[in-house]
Amino acid sequence: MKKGFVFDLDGVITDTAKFHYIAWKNLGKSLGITIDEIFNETLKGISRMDSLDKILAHGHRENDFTLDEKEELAKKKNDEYVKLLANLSEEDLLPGVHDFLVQAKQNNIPCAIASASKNAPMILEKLGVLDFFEHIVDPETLKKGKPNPEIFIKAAKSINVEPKDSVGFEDAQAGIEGIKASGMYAVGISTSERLKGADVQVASMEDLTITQF
Ligand code: B16
Ligand code: MG
Repeated sequence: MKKGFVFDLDGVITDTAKFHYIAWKNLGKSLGITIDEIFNETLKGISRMDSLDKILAHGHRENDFTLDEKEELAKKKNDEYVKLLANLSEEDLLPGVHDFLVQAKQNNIPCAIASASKNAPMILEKLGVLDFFEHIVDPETLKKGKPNPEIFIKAAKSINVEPKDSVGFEDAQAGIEGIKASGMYAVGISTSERLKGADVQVASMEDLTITQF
């Protein structure tokens, strides 16, 4: 059996993409940039600043702001996003997640979070699952975001397992690429797209049991 589990957050543990979408859409509107749900898909797993850069490029406004102004725009988006998360609770865990974490705990398999989100600790606390994770990689410490494997390698190290002995769970193509490049077994979780390179793909964590790894 594998010795460690590494989870993405948004799209795997809970689905906050709809809140990211509302906040980015409103920020875009204030800048005269329209984004739709299809464009929003391309922001999944991408860091806050890289998402802003993509949105500005989408609206041909990539050269219109200084770094300080961009920091301010990213903060404005995050303030709205955090407000939208106010009522997040255990009910917002995606199907099968709680059961899987309980199984991992019962079998002494350590779990870590490899999420691009700087809000991960707060979100996990609201979801009531913070204590299931031995470590949350701080995205501020990364040189490169997904699809670079750095975040997954750091996550495995934090729970003292080799990537080859770990399983990574992801809902985004960039994440699957990072997991595979780190040497882990990759589980893709998505109903909306085929995740290329995943060792197995399921619709939700409900379709998984830890004994299969
Ligand atoms: P924050 P994941 C990612 O989370 C989201 O998918 C992505 O849309 C978001 O921009 C990114 O976190 C950063 O989030 O603004 O909260 O720091 O899928 O890597 O768990
Ligand atoms: Mg994700």
